[in-house]
Amino acid sequence: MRTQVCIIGGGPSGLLLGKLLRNQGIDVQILERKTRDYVLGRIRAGVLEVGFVELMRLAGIAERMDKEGFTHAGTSISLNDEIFHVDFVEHTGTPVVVYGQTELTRDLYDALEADGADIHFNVDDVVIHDAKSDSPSVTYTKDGVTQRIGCDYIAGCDGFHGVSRQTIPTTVRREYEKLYPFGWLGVLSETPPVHHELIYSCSDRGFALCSMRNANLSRYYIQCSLSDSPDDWSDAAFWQELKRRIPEQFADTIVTGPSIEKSIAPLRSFVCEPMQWGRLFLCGDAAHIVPPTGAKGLNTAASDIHYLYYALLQHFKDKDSSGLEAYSAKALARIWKAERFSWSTTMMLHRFPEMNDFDLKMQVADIHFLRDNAAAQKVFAQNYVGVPY
Ligand code: FAS
Ligand code: PHB
Repeated sequence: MRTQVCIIGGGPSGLLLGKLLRNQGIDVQILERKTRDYVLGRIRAGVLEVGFVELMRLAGIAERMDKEGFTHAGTSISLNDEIFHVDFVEHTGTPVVVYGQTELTRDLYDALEADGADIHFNVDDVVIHDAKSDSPSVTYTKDGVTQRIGCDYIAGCDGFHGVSRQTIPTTVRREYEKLYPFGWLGVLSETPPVHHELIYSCSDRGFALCSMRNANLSRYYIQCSLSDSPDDWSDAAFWQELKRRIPEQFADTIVTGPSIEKSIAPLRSFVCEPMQWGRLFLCGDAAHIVPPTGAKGLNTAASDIHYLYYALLQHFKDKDSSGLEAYSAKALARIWKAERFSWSTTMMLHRFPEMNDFDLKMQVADIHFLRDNAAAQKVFAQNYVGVPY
């Protein structure tokens, strides 16, 4: 088999890049380790920056997002029973869109399969060969048979646990990592959201987040111990703890119900440099991870895809490879800004085991400064809606 771009990974990064390239007549093959249903079963991001929304429009798959997505002009932040609002539109002129990763991934799969894209599911033993040569290839096994795809370029969109990043020699790649001493226990429930926008809560008992997917599908998180497992938390225990962390006015009105999904995500900050090795280009979680506090994970994958898509287009259409040569530096410049925002909001809103009384005072001062200072809210809003591509 031969293609122009072999995409490893059928998550949002790989699918969005594949759709954009195919729209321009550039041939792609997409390799996914799991099944479509397995990929769609992972409950992840919920908030889209305008950059992601515009890429979905460019890809021609924004119809359902435009119809079902919620436009949010801001968010609320609470400290125990105090609550204040940060207005994104007032400070930046830009809202965000709430539309679940599951739904946009479904839209991508539907569109790619409708136009006959080559997506290979349940592949094993993916290996990247000769990435530093002019004729790289990818081998994989499916149903016990080994296949080889010759290609011009490889997009490593296979997430944090994929093979692409590992293909870059340890003598070449440098990894930066910070692990956080807690996770997020997330619950999806078929209940109306407690508020019309998100509520990020810092409380004496720890962090909580009230989010949503639609008018009758809510997504809630509480900071939890890394030693917890979802089975340690009954629905009743989750709701009770969440109510103790959000302002009383919302604890009294929240509609609870059975969890239809319950999972724990560990929090990590991670960046791999460079994001390119020869004709291999890393995108999304394959290259970087953020704690979800700033809603940057999926949105930083989007800017990688934006840069790589236009660089590949420039190469295949204009025989100009300058965009490809500049990809890693350009993507990393924006990634580090997202890493900083995600780290800083995580530090501001979570209770760390080792915090002493002075640390707690600093955290309260941090939140109060954001509450009281328009310039601080403008900076927060500019980061949350997404810095320019
Ligand atoms: P993904 O990990 O989504 O996709 C990679 C794909 O590659 C997967 O389908 C995988 O099966 C496949 N793959 C892996 N190895 C392979 C191989 N060897 N061969 C072929 N295929 C292979 N972001 C937010 O903004 N908000 C959140 O609340 C949030 N919650 C998250 C919770 C969890 C548990 C995780 C892990 C991430 C969360 N994220 C969140 C971040 C998440 O949304 C990612 O940013 C997003 O999934 C990135 O998409 P991809 O880069 O496509 O990586
Ligand atoms: C979500 O809805 O899953 C979500 C929203 C905002 C975040 C993290 C997760 O910062």
